[in-house]
Parts: sequence; C-alpha cells; structure tokens
Amino acid sequence: MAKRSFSILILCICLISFGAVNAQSIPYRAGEVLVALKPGSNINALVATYGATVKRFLGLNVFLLGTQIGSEELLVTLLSRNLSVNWSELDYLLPVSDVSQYSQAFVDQQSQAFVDQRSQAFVDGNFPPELTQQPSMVQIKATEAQLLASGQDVTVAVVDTGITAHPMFVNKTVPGYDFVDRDSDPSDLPGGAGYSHGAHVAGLVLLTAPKSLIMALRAFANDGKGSVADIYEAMIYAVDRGARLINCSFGLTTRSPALDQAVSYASGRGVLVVAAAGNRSQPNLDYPSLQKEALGITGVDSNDVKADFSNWGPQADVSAPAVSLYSSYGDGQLAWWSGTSFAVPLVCGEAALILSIIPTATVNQLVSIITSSPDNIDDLSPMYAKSLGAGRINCLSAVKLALR
Ligand SMILES: [Ca+2]
Ligand SMILES: [Ca+2]
Repeated sequence: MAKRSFSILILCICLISFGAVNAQSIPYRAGEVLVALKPGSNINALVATYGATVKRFLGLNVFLLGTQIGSEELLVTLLSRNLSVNWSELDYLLPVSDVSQYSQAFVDQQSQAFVDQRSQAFVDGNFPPELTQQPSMVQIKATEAQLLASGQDVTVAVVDTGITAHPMFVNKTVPGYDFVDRDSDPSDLPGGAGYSHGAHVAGLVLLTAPKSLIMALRAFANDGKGSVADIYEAMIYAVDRGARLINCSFGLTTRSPALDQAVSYASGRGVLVVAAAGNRSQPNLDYPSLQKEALGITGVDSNDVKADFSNWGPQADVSAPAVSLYSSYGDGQLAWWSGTSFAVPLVCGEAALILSIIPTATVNQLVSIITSSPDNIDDLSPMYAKSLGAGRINCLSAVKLALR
C-alpha cells in the first residue's frame, strides 16, 4: 500500500514538472490549450460547448483555455473542427536554443574583478576590448560598422529568460514584462540551466549595436523552457509597444499556428522577427525560424564553417557566429556560450544598425539588405552549400548598403 502511494506521488511530480507529452514527444503544458477565433465568434459560447474555461486572452483573436488534464489533445482536435475556430493548438513547451549538452555557460572565473574595474566602461557604453574584439565581433566586422552606425534608439525585444542587473544594461533598456510570473519585472532568476540566457543574448545585441535599447520580455523560466502561449503574448506585446526587432533564440520542432500568427502580425507592422535555426544538427529549421517572413539564422564557427550542432536548410536566410560567444552573464560576470541562440542577436544588432540609418525601413528592405550583404561561405562548408542562407553576416557591408 505504502509502495503504491509512493508511485502515485512520483507520477504527480512528473506531471507537474514536465507537463504532458504528445504523440510526437513534444512536451506541452498540462490543462491548457490555445484557440484562435474567427471574426464574429463568441469565446464564452465556444468554451461552454466543451466544458472548458477561458484562462487568459493572449492578444488579437487568441485565447488560452483551461481544460481537464489529459483532455488537451482531444480538445484541440474538436476545436479545430469547429466552424467558429481558426486554429487550435497545444501549449507546447519550447527550449531556448543554446547547446544543451553544454547548457551551462562557461563562466569566466576572473570576471568579478574584471567587471569591478570595467563597470564604468559598461555604463558609458564603451565596452572593453575583451568583448568588442572577440573573434565573432571581428568576423562580422562590428567595430568597422559602428563607425558608421550605432543602432541609436532602435528597440530590440528579447523574448527569453529575462534580464539581469549586469552593468552592461545600465541605461540600455526600455520597460519590459514578465510573462512567466505575470509581473512588470522581467528579471531572470538564478538557479536553472537557462539562467542568464536572455542576458547573454541581450549583451550580444548591444555589442553589435551599442546604442540600441533592449526590451526584455521574460517568456522562459530559468530552466530554459517557455510555452507557446507566453511567447505568443510576448511577441504581440513587443509589436504593440514599439519594438522594431524581435529576437527569438528558441525553437519548436513542429509548426505552431500561434507562432506563425505572431510572426505575421509583427511583419505586417514593420517588425522583423529574427529566429534561431536550432541545434539538432538536422537538415530542417525549427519554428519560427522556418517561417518565410521570419529571418532564419544558422550558426557557424570562428572559421565560417557550419557549427556542428546547427540545423541547416534552404529556408535559412543568413549565418552568424554561434560558437563560444563572450557576453554578459549574471549580475556582473562574463561567460562563453555556444548555440544558434547566440547567432541571432548578432543579426538583430546588424538590423538595428541598419534601422538607425534608415528608420523607415520596411521588413522587406531590412531582409533585402541583410541577405544581400553577407560574405559567401559556401566553399568552406561544401556539404551545406546553399543551406546556410546567403552567407555569414557582414555588418560593415550591410551598413554601407544602407547608406547608399
Ligand atoms: Ca518577475
Ligand atoms: Ca525566412
């Protein structure tokens, strides 16, 4: 008897920790389902039909519904057949796109002393050469580009694990939001494997575009997991609050109508979504990077060879360095970290540089400049020719093109 209670207890803990798992083995949040209504449909009448509840309005025509645990997949099937519904999907859980086998960042043990000496430099926005002259920054010609453009006042939304109180971010942020804990403070919380992922990403945006501004939108907990509902809300929020770019250093291995809709909404309002191809070393990209309107980013190493972990495919738009990026970590440290996650903010930074030259640039113009200016690297990874996008980004070439 005691043994049986123990088993039940273990099962309950697993359900709470990981949610449920669908047929394709993608975890999702238990007891939740997303639904998008067609115009003129009534959400209350709809949920009454299925004995579900409205948990939250997620923006535009999308609602998060509550349902009995175990009934999520059936409810999605039934809703998808309902004539008043555009689409319905599970509240999938996504990982951030760092390299999971080394998911703990390698934190520089010297960094506390380093930051104490350099914190004023961070505050002044003159980042130390250890950061600005790291191989990835040299590779994308960031310093040369910054002689011509700074990303001044361009807001970059970082949908991630939140942000930390690192000196790098003093006077570099605009108000964000915490969609995980539902409050106005998007601070990351120490302790999980995903801790500081957002800060590392945000630091790389600023290293590429030093005068851009970070809108931290916390949609991933410090375990590095976020749900489609929270990410959708964050992306709509970013567009409605004036971000020009949305950094998506995460990915889902199945098509998500919610993420599709968020990308289209952003794109339709002149906001470019930049997204990670993913780290499964597979010939297909994760969503939302696979979506046409998003800019899909694959990763290369410091020799412009495809990063061994990076996904690839003809849908990729450009490549950027993704191996051993050096950036902000925690409240004042620095860390080396790898993953297509860290290629994305370099491209967001490049886009911010372009936008500070052409503030009225449309998404199409931005994409055109970013995909017309890279250095061709097909010869260096012949097996992946035409599958790493137009090449490895070159910020100097992009900025020169924007100045024409
Ligand atoms: Ca919070
Ligand atoms: Ca694309």
